[in-house]
Amino acid sequence: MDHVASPSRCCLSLFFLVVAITLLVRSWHPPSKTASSFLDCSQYSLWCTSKNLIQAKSNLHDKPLLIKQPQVVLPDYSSKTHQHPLDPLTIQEINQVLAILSSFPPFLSSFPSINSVSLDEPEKSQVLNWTIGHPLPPRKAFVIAYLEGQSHILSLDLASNKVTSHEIKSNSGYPILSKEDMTVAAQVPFSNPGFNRAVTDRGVALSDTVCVALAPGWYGREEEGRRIVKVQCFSSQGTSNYYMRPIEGLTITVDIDKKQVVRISNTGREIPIPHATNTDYKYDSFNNSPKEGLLNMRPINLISMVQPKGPSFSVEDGHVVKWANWEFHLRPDPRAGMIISRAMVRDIESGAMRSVMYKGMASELFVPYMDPSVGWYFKTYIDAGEYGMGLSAFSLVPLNDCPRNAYYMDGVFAAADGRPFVRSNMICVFERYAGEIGWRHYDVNNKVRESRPKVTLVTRMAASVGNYDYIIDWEFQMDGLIRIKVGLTGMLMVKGTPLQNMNQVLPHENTSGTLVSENVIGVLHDHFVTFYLDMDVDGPVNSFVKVNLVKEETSPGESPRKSYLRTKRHVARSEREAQIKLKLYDPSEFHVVNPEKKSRVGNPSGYKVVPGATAASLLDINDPPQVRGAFTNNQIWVTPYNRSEEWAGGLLVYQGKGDDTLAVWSERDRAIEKRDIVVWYTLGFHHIPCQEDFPIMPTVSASFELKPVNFFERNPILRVPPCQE
Ligand SMILES: *[C@@H]1O[C@H](CO)[C@@H](O)[C@H](O)[C@H]1NC(C)=O
Ligand SMILES: *[C@@H]1O[C@H](CO)[C@@H](O)[C@H](O)[C@H]1NC(C)=O
Ligand SMILES: *[C@@H]1O[C@H](CO)[C@@H](O)[C@H](O)[C@H]1NC(C)=O
Ligand SMILES: [Cu+2]
Repeated sequence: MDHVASPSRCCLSLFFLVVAITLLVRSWHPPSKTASSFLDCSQYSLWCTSKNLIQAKSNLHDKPLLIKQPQVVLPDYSSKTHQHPLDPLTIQEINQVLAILSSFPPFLSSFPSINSVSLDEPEKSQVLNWTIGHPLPPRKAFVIAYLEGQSHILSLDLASNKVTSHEIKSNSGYPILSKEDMTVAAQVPFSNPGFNRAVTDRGVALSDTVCVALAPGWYGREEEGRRIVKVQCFSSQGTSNYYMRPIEGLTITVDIDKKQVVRISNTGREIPIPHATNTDYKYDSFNNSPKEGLLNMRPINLISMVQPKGPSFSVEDGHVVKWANWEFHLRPDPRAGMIISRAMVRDIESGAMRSVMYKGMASELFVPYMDPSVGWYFKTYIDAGEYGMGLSAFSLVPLNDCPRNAYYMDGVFAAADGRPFVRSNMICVFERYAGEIGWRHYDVNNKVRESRPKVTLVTRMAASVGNYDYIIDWEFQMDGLIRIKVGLTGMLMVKGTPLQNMNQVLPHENTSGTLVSENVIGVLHDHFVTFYLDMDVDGPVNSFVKVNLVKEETSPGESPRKSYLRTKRHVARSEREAQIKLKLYDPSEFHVVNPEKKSRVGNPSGYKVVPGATAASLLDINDPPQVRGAFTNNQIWVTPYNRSEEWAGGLLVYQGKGDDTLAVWSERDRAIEKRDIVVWYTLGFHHIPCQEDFPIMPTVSASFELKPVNFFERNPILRVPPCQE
């Protein structure tokens, strides 16, 4: 639901909220009661000033409701004891990692830069065997460090304070670019007189110049053997949205380790810097006096969902989320952003918790821009492995990014020097009632009328990877469905152009995108987000079944009908049989089933992957970016579980050649029938920019679903009570 508040009301409540958040959100403690399996409808009502709603009854809209939240302890990271084998590393543990690495012989003479410190998950069998109250499997840390051209992959045992495995990789690919690397890369050009001249020649003051560090992709031997960053710059004069004011054609190749400029390409001298007018998006950059009117639209009053009895979910021991019939473990991760583990749903018949998914996360992104020119060809980002979705996820904005009564979870990550830092409010968890219907019927004959509201639980993060923002939601429904949604917003990556108006474009001329403002082209590009889904439907041993719809034709005289549809089930035996390209005229359902677990009437228990609106990559399969982004060659893949195969673009992606991708693994064609299997699904977007995307894009979303199929004996939300006032 869009939240467009009238200015005065909004600011007032935001003020209260800032105060309230400071005091309370960090100390939010989940209600200790266990969430009821059934919906207590009095908890869901709309807080809205339209006359036909709750306003008169509760009159809640004058009070900052956050004050009503239960108040308990502030999280104390120093003394945190682990409650679950998959809990992320704490500040204390990251400090311990730093201490172990500092006395590790290969790092004694010079200490590496630390690119990633995260939980080295216990073996799956250990996690599955663990139950609450039992000792945790040994705590381990997984570290990627970089020193003098070499990537070090380490596993550390935190109980014995030892490095238990150490591997040096010096072939294709480097670790994630650290924040420190990006800062250095963006500064290096300023010590180069040629660069400074190029900038000032364009009429941009050095003090107004903002430079960003761009991953170079991989385009052959020339750039191999050193870690490079492509730096491009913008004018921030007169706007906070410098991305709309590119210094076009100026690309500086920087050797990040030597901190040297390798090459300056300056091809856009004749291209003006687009003006600053109308580029800003900050609320206080507009004239918001009531007389002017912000939007000249009918104002929308402050809108929110209220839960007078508080939320119905709880977050136990910091990471175990329990809501309605769901239970799962949730943790922040520097690379994936957000990891859902051990997702289980309660069986309505037996009351038992049943496994659905062992682990789910955004594994990799691929964002190729469609402009082969010198300043643009390399823009083919693989964001999770080049920048880190978690490292790029900043604090969410209460009431705007997440609604009232959201629970906020902090990320604890390591900086390049190995020291821990806290990324506060990085993930939020909230219940959503968006006015949707769970199920309904009116029977015209016996006048039976039944209807149920749909309430869901959402976990959300938003990564700001440079200009773009990716909102990632995992939404859980009471009927067992999980919806995974990606929202795109933030700034287009734009190209400066001499063009002011489309009437200057000759009919045969091609631009690399849409003219979105004077001198600004929004360049055509794609976004792909590949999800890792380790499905464990009623246990790890599953099969992948393609349920194909085929047209059958009747024999002459058999029926008045000529044709009808039938389903044909095909169990994929090996990986290649599960490389799926979606086809509108050859449709299939994609089931993950447990062949050993049958329903009362004999159907195998399953979950299906339900593709949403999605786009496929149309690049040449041998184009260097597509080789690196080969995990998007199919929309669905299935691999046998292998704890070393989690990152679809490979472990070391930066400048990687694409020799460690999901496509490479899948070509081994391993057996996947009646195994522990992992499903990979790619959500894709073709983005043809339009003027509405300027100066900042309204959110565009797409989603896919994991939906129970013969998993429950019948509709699992039959007994949800109706809502009554
Ligand atoms: C499972 O846990 C029990 C105790 O909780 C332990 O005795 C047993 O060895 C464990 N099994 C495996 C396979 O780890
Ligand atoms: C524009 O694109 C068309 C079709 O791809 C091509 O034939 C034509 O040569 C292009 N024009 C220019 C000026 O590049
Ligand atoms: C597990 O993955 C790694 C990395 O791709 C690979 O080297 C290894 O052979 C895989 N193991 C199996 C059993 O497929
Ligand atoms: Cu886009």
